[in-house]
Amino acid sequence: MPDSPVLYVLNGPNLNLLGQREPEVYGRETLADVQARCERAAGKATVVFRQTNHEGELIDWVQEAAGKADALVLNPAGYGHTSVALLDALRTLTIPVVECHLSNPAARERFRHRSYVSAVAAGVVSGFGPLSYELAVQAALGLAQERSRTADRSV
Ligand code: DHK
Repeated sequence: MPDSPVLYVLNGPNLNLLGQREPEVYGRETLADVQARCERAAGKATVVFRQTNHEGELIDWVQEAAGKADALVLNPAGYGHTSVALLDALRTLTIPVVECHLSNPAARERFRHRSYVSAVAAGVVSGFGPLSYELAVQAALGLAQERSRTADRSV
C-alpha cells in the first residue's frame, strides 16, 4: 500500500437526502457532514466519496475502484437488499470491502434483513448513525494495511 492509500466511499440511492429523509431513522446530519467525518477518520489517506441514485453508476464506480482503490467502504442503501448485479461487481474486487449502514437493518423490516453485499464484505458496520462511516473507514484502511504487509512479506 502506498504512503497515502486511496479509499473509495460509495453511497447508494436516497443518501443524497440525508438530513431531511426520515431523520428519526437516518439522523439529521447531511451527506456532506458524513463525508467530512470520513475524511477526518481517513487521516492521510485520499478519500474518493461519491453518491448515486443509479444502480449502473454504482457498479461502474465499483469497477473503477478495482484499479484505483486500496479499500472500499460501501453503503449500498436499498440496492444492498436487491442487487445481484452489484454483488457480481463486488465479487471481481480483490481489495477489502466494508459494508456500512447508518441504521441497523437487522432491527428493521424483514426485507432489509437480507444483504447481497454482506456475502462479499470483509465486515459490516451498522446502527451507529454517521459514526458507522468513521468505524468503517478505520476498518477498511486497517485491512488494506494488513493486506499490504502480508504482500510485502511474501516477496
Ligand atoms: C440506507 C438505506 O437507504 C436503506 O435502504 C437500508 C441504509 C439501510 C442505512 O441504514 O444506511 O435498508
